[in-house]
Amino acid sequence: MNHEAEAHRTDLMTLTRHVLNEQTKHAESRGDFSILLSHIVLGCKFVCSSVNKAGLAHLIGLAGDTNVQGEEQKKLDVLSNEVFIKALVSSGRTCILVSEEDEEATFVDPSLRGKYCVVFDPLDGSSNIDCGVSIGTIFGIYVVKDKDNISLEDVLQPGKDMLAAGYCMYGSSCNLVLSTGSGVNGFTLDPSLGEFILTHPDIKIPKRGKVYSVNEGNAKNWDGPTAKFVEKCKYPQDGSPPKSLRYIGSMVADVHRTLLYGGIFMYPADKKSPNGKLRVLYEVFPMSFLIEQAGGQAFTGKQRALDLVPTKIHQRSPIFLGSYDDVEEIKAFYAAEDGQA
Ligand code: AHM
Ligand code: MG
Repeated sequence: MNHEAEAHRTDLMTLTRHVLNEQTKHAESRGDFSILLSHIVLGCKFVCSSVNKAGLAHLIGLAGDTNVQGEEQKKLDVLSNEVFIKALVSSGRTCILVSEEDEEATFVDPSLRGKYCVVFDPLDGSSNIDCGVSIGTIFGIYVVKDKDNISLEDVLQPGKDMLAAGYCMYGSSCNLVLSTGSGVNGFTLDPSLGEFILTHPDIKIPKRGKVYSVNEGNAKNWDGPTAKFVEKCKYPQDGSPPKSLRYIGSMVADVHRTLLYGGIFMYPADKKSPNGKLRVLYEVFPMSFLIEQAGGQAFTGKQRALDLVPTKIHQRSPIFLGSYDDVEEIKAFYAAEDGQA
């Protein structure tokens, strides 16, 4: 190994170091965000380790099952939720938590309250948990004006008001992708160090991609613009090659591929689910935030996704996100339909 490579190896840009560097850009910062993030990272490492040993530890199965020792089993998504709630509350930096797993929002006890609201899906991709396919955690962070005077309204803000968003993917490696509003950075967990290392600095999504990603099993119920767009992906009339279809069924993995390789990921509305499937606060918003920060677009079929103002914490929305030019095309199909109406 040459000297330069050796020096690089001993001078790792860890996630903690990266966030502390970012902090120096904000003179007023007192390190609260770094502390919050370190607690989120702890949750991600815990879930990563549980996911990796799930098969061995008999963690897979229904909540309420008992293991050979007669102890009650916790399903991975239930366990992950507990881990994140405890990590976030104990950070002393949060005031309202919204989790996909909990029907009601958690209002943190005043003695432990801080200025951040965290919305999260502790373990997304539930249908993939039991077969070892990539799954992930998604999170978004808002800040409140007055932590002593909080209400549900503080988390019912448009996605564009998020301070930061990210996800952690538990796949062949453990990848954490984060945006604090000035670009997107990707970190990979080095298991020997237990640290996330900056491996994908300043991610930019390709302007146009070669992949479309959608559950085509729902095609018979799609609306006109979605059907026309997918038809165009398969049978382009302009001489361009057809796009490839890739669909994992884990939003984190499908969005991660879209971010790195380009293309479009969609979970459209259909006749059976007029609001689509994915949840605004902790699926649509954080992913749209990341995609926009990487130079792409996110569209609901009606508007820019981040402009949506949610009225309920578990609200759903259709979503089309990815490469700028690919999302332009689906927007054009919706605009054409509006023109006919
Ligand atoms: P979940 O929160 O129950 O895991 O559902 C969300 C997941 C996403 O990860 C994924 O994009 C989508 O559901 C897949 O849905 P479908 O199986 O209908 O294609
Ligand atoms: Mg989910």
